[in-house]
Amino acid sequence: MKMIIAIVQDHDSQRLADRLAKNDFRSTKLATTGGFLRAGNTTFLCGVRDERVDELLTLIDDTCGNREQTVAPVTPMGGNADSYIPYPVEVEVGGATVFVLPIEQFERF
Ligand code: 2BA
Ligand code: 2BA
Repeated sequence: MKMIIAIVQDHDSQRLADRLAKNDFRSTKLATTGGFLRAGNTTFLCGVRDERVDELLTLIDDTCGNREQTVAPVTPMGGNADSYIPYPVEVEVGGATVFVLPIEQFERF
């Protein structure tokens, strides 16, 4: 069994959740924040049998598209001034950042 951790854009998260359920993949969805843009993104945890890992990765790839995003400056009010980006920057926000981890043990109590 593997644990797939997929960080996707909020924009794609509902569609991905729907497609996972429709294809009988179990998942847990977390509301997360990117360390660089400080904007919301969504992290999916999916515990999946080894033989379905490729199918799941293809589904994520098909569902989450790459796009450019211009990041406006964010006022560092109440935050850390060291991380202040004083000018708009264009970044390519990945369709999905995916980690595949081995699972040592899986239990349901
Ligand atoms: P949910 O996805 O909201 O699922 C709630 C319950 O609905 C599940 O309880 C299960 O009894 C049923 N269920 C979910 N998907 C199903 C399916 N495709 N077919 C038939 N029944 C289904 P639990 O299995 O105790 O799971 C509780 C929560 O734990 C899940 O909430 C999900 O957030 C998480 N979870 C379970 N298995 C997971 C996995 N393999 N990977 C990631 N998260 C998992
Ligand atoms: P953020 O950290 O908010 O990053 C958003 C996008 O900004 C990144 O897209 C990347 O294109 C760019 N970016 C990030 N750090 C940068 C830097 N130091 N210099 C220049 N550009 C930078 P993605 O790479 O597609 O990542 C999307 C989100 O996935 C990230 O949001 C973060 O939440 C997560 N992520 C990406 N790589 C990760 C990793 N190695 N570990 C944990 N989370 C990761």
